[in-house]
Amino acid sequence: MATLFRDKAVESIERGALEKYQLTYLRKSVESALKTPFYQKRLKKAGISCADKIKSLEDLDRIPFTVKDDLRESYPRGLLAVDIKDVVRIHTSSGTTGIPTVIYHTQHDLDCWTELVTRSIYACGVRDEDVFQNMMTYGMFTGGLGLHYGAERLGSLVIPSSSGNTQRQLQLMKDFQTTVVHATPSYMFHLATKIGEFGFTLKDLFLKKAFLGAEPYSENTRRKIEDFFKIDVYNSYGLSEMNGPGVAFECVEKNNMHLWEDAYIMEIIHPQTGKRVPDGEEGELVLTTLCRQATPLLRYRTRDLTMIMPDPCPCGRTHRRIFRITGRTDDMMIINGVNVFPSQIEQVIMRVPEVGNNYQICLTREGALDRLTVKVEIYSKLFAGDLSELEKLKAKIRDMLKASIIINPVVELHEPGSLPSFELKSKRVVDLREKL
Ligand code: DLL
Repeated sequence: MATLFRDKAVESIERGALEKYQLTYLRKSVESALKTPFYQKRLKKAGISCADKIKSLEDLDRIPFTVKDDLRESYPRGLLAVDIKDVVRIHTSSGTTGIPTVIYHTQHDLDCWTELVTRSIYACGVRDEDVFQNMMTYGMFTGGLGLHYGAERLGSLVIPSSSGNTQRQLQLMKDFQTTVVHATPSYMFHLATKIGEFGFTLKDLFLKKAFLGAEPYSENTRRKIEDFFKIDVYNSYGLSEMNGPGVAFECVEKNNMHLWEDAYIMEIIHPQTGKRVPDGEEGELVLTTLCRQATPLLRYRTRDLTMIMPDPCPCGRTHRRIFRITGRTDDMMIINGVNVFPSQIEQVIMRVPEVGNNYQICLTREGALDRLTVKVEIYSKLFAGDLSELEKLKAKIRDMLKASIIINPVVELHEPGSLPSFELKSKRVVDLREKL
């Protein structure tokens, strides 16, 4: 297929010119980072009192890493680099402690983010004649608005259907002849299983492409979805700390994701030593924002495991590609696209007086969807009591969990001592979802 560029000069920039550009914008990022209370302290301690201390890209090594806890500890404004009157939007994401991380955006930041998304979907052949149905949640989650504005800028007809309500999604796809969808891979599987149940057939659909991301999936999953819907599936990677989707995207070659190096400096480090690893070797992805005014982040440890593909892509883009994300260095679970930390669950259930000391988190797969079961031990005297009391307790725990982690778990009550216990580190998460 012919190579497709939205902005050929930027997308196929010669390496030397790209690095020069990166250095200029790294300096700008350091300069604006120094306006935040967090980085003022952090950078000065590292001997970087002004942007002039960054003389070359090698000086990146002098900048300390930033981690998710730094963002939480700086909540709400410790990482804000501009006057609040210049901020036009925030996105937040929750995590271990329940304290969210917040990313502020100026209009300039949103424009840059939108352009990255537009460039990405253009690279996969989306055009203004396409009908783009965005089945990712709108709101604080960046998958909704991020792709929305990118597809609008391209001139596609955007259907902001958000997530859920499968029957309506299918009806919209049929009535408006949707050609492109954006969803999680699990949701695409779910759609596939529900299509017949709701009285639709593949002949009702006009689908050509799907952008799938927000959670890990394998080549096999891609192929299964492509074969079922007879479409092309493109992998899309991003994280809310780096805007959201649009950080790295596959092109028509469908051979791993170009990471937009005019917007981010990428490094792959060994998760334990923090030292950079060579291209082609797996490690943790570390990113530095180059064009964000309101919340610049320097050397942010994503905890995502990947590697830099050593060979250039036949499409002609010079922005290097990363391999599909193979895992995370921490224990975050992704359940139907929603990020949940085991400690969030622990925090909730340990607030319930009837709950004993032990619990277990089980993940299984039912059809195309993930199922979360939280097993908790409760005090034995409660088992002697009224059955309806036990049902009430289950419902109470389920509602509390749902309020905290968004998803609806199955709650099981167990007698004390019946769940596995541990002498050293506990392994509370049992993930039985089949590896596709
Ligand atoms: O998931 C942003 C996004 C939305 C990306 C829509 C793509 C499409 P967060 O909720 O902050 O942001 O979660 C970010 O999700 O660190 C990865 O662990 C995981 N993730 C995102 N995309 C992929 C992918 C959005 N394509 C976290 N493959 C990231 C594997 C992914 N994991």
